[in-house]
Amino acid sequence: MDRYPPPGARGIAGRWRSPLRGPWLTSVYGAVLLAGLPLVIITGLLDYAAYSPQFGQAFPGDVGWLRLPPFDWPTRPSWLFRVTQGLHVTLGIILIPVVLAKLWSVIPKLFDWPPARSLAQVLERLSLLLLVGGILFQIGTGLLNIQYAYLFGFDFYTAHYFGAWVFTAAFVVHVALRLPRLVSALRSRPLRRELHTPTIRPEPPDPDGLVPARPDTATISRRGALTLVGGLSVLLAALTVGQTLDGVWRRTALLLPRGRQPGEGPNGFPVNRSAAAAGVQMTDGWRLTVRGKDREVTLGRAQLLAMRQHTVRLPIGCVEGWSTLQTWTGVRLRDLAALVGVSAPDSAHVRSLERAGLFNQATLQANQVLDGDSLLALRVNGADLSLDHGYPARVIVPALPGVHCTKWVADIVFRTGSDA
Ligand SMILES: Nc1nc2c(c(=O)[nH]1)N[C@H]1C(S)=C(S)[C@@H](COP(=O)(O)O)O[C@H]1N2
Ligand SMILES: [Mo]
Repeated sequence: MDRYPPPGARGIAGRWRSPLRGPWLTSVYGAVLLAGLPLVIITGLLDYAAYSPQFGQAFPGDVGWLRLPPFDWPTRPSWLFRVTQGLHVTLGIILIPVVLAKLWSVIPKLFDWPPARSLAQVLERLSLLLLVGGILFQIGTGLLNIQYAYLFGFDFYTAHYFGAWVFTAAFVVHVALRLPRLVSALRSRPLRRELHTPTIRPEPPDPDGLVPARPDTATISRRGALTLVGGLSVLLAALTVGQTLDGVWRRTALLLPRGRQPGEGPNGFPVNRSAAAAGVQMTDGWRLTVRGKDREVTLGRAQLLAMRQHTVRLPIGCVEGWSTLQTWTGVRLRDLAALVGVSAPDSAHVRSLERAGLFNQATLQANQVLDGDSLLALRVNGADLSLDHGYPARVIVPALPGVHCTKWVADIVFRTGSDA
């Protein structure tokens, strides 16, 4: 069977004749991914945990035995979510050229013949299928999400979450199988020397068949290939990082459409969902309802402004990767809890005037309610909140994912023990 591949199989594999290919180049890309991908995986899982899945409000809600160990997402440092989410999205994007380059470097393996030599080889190829399919799936769904191309509705979260576990499992298997070969390949030629070599010396034939049997003449050196891939990553980084910076830098975030030109003035920062899109109109007679176990009060904006005001500088970090740092003024959530006789709330349930939409309510943990910087914000940067930013009142809590910083708040229920 070995000697009789189907017509063309050997021919196809033989077509990939770049003299650059070989264990060394594959291992350089592999080492970069080995350093970067665990960070993308970990920050991704942390982002899921930041949504307080213990309240059933993370997407997807029920993940069966793939549940993460439950813990309360901290409120300190206040930039925690900004960093985990920003890293997840930015690093995920920056690594795309490296992923593609590594796939290019192992293309001949896809035409391995015979396809099933032994059980071990079948299992390995299966894990490669999950590895390659998994990462392309995660890149595709992730990119579509930050472009607001919700082609698949909110199943994005479900797909991306389970896709992450499939990919992670395949990644762990792959690293366990290949790490020794990666190390020995990297040792076979020092990086520094290779970077100083403008010409190509094909690597010696390798057991994996990455090195072509009949190498073509080179059109680019290994140094050139690495520079090209690294340059593309730097370019992507430059077009992405602006989303986490305020001011003019935001305009450079060409890959992330949200709020590149957020407007001028105190309310000139990105809007996730405008009041018009949320179907919220100015409500003159607006009153906030605050409820505790056996007390309820309603407050107008003037009454809220007459309470003790607190000013904090806190970020909004969105799941799509953008973030912004602003100065908020309003009433502490724990003061509102005390007002209805709840000194030690276990959670708070916040609802918006917005009728529909997945983000019209949120449950906050005890530590998030009790933090002295957690506000029902009425003003931002010294001005009244604009309607798009949640006027008459919105939630702002340190390190809380933006999606739970509910805008146009209508009522808050502080819960304890049995009714939590
Ligand atoms: N009622 C309501 N609140 C909401 C949202 C929403 O769609 N509806 N979007 C949330 C999301 S996803 C983010 S990132 C922040 C963004 O706040 P901003 O629009 O003021 O920047 O608002 C949050 N609050
Ligand atoms: Mo968001």
